Amino acid sequence: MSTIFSKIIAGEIPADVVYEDEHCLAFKDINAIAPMHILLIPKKELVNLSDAKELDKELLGHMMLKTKEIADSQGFEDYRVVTNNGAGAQQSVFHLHFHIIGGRSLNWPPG
Ligand code: DGP
Repeated sequence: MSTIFSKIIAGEIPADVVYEDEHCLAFKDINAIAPMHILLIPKKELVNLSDAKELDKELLGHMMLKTKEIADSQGFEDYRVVTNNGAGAQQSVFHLHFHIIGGRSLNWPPG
């Protein structure tokens, strides 16, 4: 089932895009919790990590490697990558996304 992120990929609703290639798109989170809060999403409609299959491993690896480039482009060396996998883990948009968060001191463990 398509989500609002599919509309962002299609350009039907605006987003503050910071990176795009044929496989993925990164844009600023509308509810930023840190000076840098980017969402990195695959263009392929995957619900979450649990929905990914063996054939998606290249895509996932590609996205993980892109996080550094995206954080660098925003001027941040240190950052956190988080994905909420399922409603019980606070996933609210059911299109796989990685939060790339940085620009302030981050606590651990997360809540
Ligand atoms: P999660 O709770 O992990 O599913 O995070 C979803 C994030 O998506 C949340 O931090 C807010 C963000 N978000 C939801 N709708 C939009 C939107 O239309 N535009 C942007 N830029 N971010 C959105």
